[in-house]
Amino acid sequence: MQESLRDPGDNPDRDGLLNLIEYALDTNPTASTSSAFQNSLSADHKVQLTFLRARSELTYEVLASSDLTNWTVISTDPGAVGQQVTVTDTTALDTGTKRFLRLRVTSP
Ligand SMILES: [Ca+2]
Ligand SMILES: [Ca+2]
Repeated sequence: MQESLRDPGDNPDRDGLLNLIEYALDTNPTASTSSAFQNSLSADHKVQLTFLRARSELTYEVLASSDLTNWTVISTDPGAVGQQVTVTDTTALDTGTKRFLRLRVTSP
């Protein structure tokens, strides 16, 4: 990898995942990654996000929003390190309600 593209905030493979996220999910930072997250819907109509919690030293937070502006942390460090973890939204999808989940990873 080029020296200039090694920072955690870089994205040399242009797949939408920054190097920090690629590291956090154990995906390849130099190859486009399409399957880093899986989205699904629970039986009671709540959005679910599944990902690999690959690193013990990072903090994983899942945030939820209805408007992409106001975000609420709904889960911090879910599951166990080295496992595929699934986080379920706190609010069900009702008619006219949109819900968005995203992952935030921070290093100490
Ligand atoms: Ca990337
Ligand atoms: Ca990648």
